[in-house]
Amino acid sequence: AEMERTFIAIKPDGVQRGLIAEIISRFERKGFKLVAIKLIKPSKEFAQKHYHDLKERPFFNGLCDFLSSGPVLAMVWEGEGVVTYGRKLIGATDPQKSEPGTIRGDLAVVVGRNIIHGSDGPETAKDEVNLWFKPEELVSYTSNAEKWIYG
Ligand code: DAT
Ligand code: MG
Repeated sequence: AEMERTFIAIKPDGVQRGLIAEIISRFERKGFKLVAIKLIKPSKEFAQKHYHDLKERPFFNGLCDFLSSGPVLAMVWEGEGVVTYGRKLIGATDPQKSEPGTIRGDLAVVVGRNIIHGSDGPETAKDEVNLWFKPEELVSYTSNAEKWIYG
């Protein structure tokens, strides 16, 4: 069976606040596998594509300005249940409602600066991986830890 993949991005606020290692370590320690990573400053047009589902929302323009305002660390993580569990690691959209122990709960305060993005479902995950990465940027390898994580 092909392993599930999700698109995870540390937004400009998370990068600027020096939270890259903290955030990556949470996915890594859980047992998920990093299969692609790059630091990029997306254009506003690219941000609008990424958030196209939200284009009718009043915060859409500010959101796209923000995502394109600085470096974004774009990643693809792989593992059993990684889409749903990735969202659990991230926490609720509004950090005021995120549980302690989640990334947003522990590290963010307001919804407009919630430091991280994660795909919200398997279909969105495929679309977002394809939007942010070329197929050859996804690295296929066997993790040495896999047999200890999955048994
Ligand atoms: P999530 O990032 O948890 O998937 P979403 O897809 O509903 O949340 O919204 C995308 C981003 O838009 C979110 O991370 C922060 C911003 N956002 C959402 N709701 C907002 C609101 N009510 N006011 C300002 N920004 C908002
Ligand atoms: Mg979303």
